[in-house]
Amino acid sequence: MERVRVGIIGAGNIGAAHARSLAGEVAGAEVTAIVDPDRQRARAVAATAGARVLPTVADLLHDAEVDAVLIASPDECHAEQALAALAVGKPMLVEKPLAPSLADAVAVMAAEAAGGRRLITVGFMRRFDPGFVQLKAQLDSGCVGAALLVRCIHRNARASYGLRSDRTMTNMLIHDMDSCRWLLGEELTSVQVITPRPGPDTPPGQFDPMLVLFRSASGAVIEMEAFANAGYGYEVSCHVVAERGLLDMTDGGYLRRTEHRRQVRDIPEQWLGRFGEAYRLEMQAWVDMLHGRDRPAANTWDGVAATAAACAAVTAIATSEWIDVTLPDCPDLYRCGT
Ligand code: ISE
Repeated sequence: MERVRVGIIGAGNIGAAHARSLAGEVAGAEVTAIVDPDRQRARAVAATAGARVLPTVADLLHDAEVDAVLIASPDECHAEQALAALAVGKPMLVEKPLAPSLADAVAVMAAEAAGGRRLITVGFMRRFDPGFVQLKAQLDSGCVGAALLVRCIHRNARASYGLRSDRTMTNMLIHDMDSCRWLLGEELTSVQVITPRPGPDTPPGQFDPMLVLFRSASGAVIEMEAFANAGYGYEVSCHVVAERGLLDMTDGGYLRRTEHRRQVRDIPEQWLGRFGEAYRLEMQAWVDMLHGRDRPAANTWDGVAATAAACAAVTAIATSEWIDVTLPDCPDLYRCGT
């Protein structure tokens, strides 16, 4: 099999992890170029992946040895870089969110739809996580009937870039918004946010934890807890109360040890510990797709719908009212729905 030559924009946490995975674990790919404003960090990642460091994003996009692009830069850069990659006609995986602003996400979708070819995959890796995949398979099988209530928990040990409630929605809880659309196979239609009194580590004007309630198109109710500075570690779970039973996706199978009058469970420091396998499977599916195999992944419409939900949740923080999630029209290019 010819190897797809990937250029990576962003050599931070997730860019470095994807580079390692593409270079060492994923079949059918190699990393040929890296760009990052921090040249030292770019050089370190390039050395482990056997890639070259290029000076600018434009150099990477036009490089003859880059067939596909992985955008792992800060969230605010995603849309502009995706538009530039569309302009040169290269397929790309854009890390979530597609954009933190709905207008930017829609602009990317409009540009891709105008070109008439689906080039963008959005990095919602939970769709490949064995725990979430099993949860979806069981829901789809109908064994417990349709979902009525969903409870999601998403906690980080600390907010990596300082705590901002809007970022909690557009960077962190956006995963749960995508997971719920995908699990239920329907859109989120309205949202309400409930905030407790500020804790000692919460900056003035920000909220943490937050309780975020969504209604779905069919009338299911979803409760998401976001706790960005939970301190103790990283944790994600999803519990579904359905018509004829319950489904519980707890911690993705971490070992719980039971000893004399004691139970102990290891908790990961951050998400790469919990979702390492999901990221690897996501990369393999993307590369398989680039080789022409049909592999399910989040597309640009999914990216737009998740950003729309996150932006409505940001608005809802200030009002504590139910806020409608406003979706644009879905272009014909996407199989609309989830
Ligand atoms: C981070 O940006 C991610 O994308 C992780 O997957 C997520 O679980 C974490 O909460 C975010 O902060």
